[in-house]
Amino acid sequence: MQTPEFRNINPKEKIPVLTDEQFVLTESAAIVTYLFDSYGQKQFIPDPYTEDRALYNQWISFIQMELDAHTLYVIRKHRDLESLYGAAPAAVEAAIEGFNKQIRVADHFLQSNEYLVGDSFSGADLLMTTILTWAEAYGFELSSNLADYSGRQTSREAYKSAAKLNFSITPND
Ligand SMILES: N[C@@H](CCC(=O)N[C@@H](CS)C(=O)NCC(=O)O)C(=O)O
Repeated sequence: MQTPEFRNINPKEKIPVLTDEQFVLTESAAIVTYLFDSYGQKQFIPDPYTEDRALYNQWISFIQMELDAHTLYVIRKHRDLESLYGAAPAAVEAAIEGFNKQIRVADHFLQSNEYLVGDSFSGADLLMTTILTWAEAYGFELSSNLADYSGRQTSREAYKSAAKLNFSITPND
């Protein structure tokens, strides 16, 4: 990601980055929404100007900011990538506490709802699944409710085929 070729596509030096012919797009939530809007079945992103669309935006913002950028990614940055970003044990500790606090909101919601938005799967569930599988890989203990929700998402055929492709790629490929 620090090569001139990659920087040319994404000067943020980060993945994911999508190239669709000449069109270049970064930021995972924007990419998920674009792919569903452009190529997917429309029911995976609620129609604009609806309460469900607003709730979709609420969940994806919450996922990106509270569960990813402020918490899990702080752990990644200042623990796993400390050679790049420096060690910051106090920040890591605060991030762990912050994640445990914020994930309770999703847990509570999903105790009485099968999906994050409306009564069917959406891009918000896809993004939440990336958070939950990442958190488990980082040693967070998920409640049985969240573990069940995550298991339902990761057992979808579409998830399994995408994951197989995704995890077949190694950094040197
Ligand atoms: N807000 C971005 C975050 C992207 C991000 O942080 N990606 C990580 C990979 S999981 C990365 O490229 N890290 C490299 C680095 O921080 O140097 C998104 O949601 O797409």
